[in-house]
Amino acid sequence: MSEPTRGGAGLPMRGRWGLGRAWARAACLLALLWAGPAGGQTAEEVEEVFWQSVVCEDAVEMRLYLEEYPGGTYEAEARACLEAGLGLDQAARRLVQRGLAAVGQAPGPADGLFGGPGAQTREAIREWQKAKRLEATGYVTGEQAAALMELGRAAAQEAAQAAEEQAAQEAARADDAAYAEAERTNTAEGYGAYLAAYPTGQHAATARERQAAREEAERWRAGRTFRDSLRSGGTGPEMVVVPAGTYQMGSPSYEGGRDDDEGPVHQVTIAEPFAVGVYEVRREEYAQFVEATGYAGGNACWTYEGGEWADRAGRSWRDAGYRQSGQHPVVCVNWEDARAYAAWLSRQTGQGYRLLSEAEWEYVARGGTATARYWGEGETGQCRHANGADATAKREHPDWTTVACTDGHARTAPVGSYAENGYGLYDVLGNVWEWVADCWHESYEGAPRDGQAWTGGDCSRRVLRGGSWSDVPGFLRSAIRLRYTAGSRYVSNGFRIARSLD
Ligand SMILES: [Ca+2]
Ligand SMILES: [Ca+2]
Repeated sequence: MSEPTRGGAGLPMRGRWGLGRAWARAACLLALLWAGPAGGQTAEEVEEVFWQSVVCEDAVEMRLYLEEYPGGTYEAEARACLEAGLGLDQAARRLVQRGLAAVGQAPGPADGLFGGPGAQTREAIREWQKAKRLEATGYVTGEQAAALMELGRAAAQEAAQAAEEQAAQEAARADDAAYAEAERTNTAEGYGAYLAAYPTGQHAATARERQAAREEAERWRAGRTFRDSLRSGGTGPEMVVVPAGTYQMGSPSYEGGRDDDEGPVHQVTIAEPFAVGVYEVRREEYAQFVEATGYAGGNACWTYEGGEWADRAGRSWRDAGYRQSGQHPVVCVNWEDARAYAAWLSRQTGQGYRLLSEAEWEYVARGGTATARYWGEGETGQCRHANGADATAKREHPDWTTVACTDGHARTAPVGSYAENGYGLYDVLGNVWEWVADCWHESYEGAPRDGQAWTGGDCSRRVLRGGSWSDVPGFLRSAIRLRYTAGSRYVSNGFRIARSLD
């Protein structure tokens, strides 16, 4: 065998002995040890020679060194070499650190670095080894690494599970908060916002139910306007939803301009909301019906021409004797014409269009007011709210009794030219008288209290309400009543429609 000193620091013997001959190396090393100090060598020098003769990568040699020199100069190096031989990558070292932490040791951050002697992880390994009554080296063996990694894995799994549970709890809390907000607003939109954020949320089923319920309720909320589609194309008249309610129908004895047929005052209850035309039915709307059906709208109408009322041939809804645009209320229509239009609209929309009952009409005309007019008790202010016989009309007809103000129209005005009432309706008073469904009765003795049309009595005559462009201020009152034979057509008479809500 060669001189052991020839190995020298940094000159691994493996280079000279070769991998396949480890047994020969071991025998050589043992021989070196058995030989003992020789030629004046101290024990330290022999250890030094021995250490120089072994290689870090060889576990057998490292173990041999440790057995031969317990507490030797190179103990830490030898243990480090053994540990390095386990081939623990950074992930494995992290798991070991997690394992140590899991059993209550303090390995420092799980960075995969164990450090040298005295480092935090080393200390933790040492403490753990002590606790396990193992040799407290501060360096792990293969078995120890496996055990600690297993602990680390379990801890990691537990932590992941806990994080998942926490995330789930936080998500559930956010879900609850979003739903609480939807409940607070209690609108279809609010529930919709919740469902958009949590389509499969824990309150999704309830939110869907409530959204549908609110949509249904909001669909018919008072003041909402809508138009139904017509089967033949386009849309029907603009409608507004009026609320259910109770009111006093008729006029008190002291009301100026009152007729006896406006009493007795009685309470009427409208149990359900319903929809009413925002405007009187316009000429262009009526024309659509006539064109679609070929309806015969008549060829004579009572008009005021040359200072006289007369039933004039050649006058009709098409030609009332003066210029009317499509936006003007249709005139020269009788009760049957109005009913035919409503029936056509029902067929076109699949909805229940009809004339208003007289009780409904007065209810919507009042729009929540109890005064003679929806703008106040007297005629003051009429010209801002309604088209009646006014100063404009008086210029053409100096003998007429008119209101003192100017509303700008001697005959019909385009619908919606004046201020709306409390229910969002225009021209309920003035512009044209409006046919309602009821048969004529001289008073309200025995009148229905539930808002239904009064069908008994004199049905050859039907009721008109609200006054018109040709009427004195005393006729533009919510309680005023007028009757004409159902077949008569007048230039001051038109109608408004209603629709039941489903
Ligand atoms: Ca007028
Ligand atoms: Ca009117």
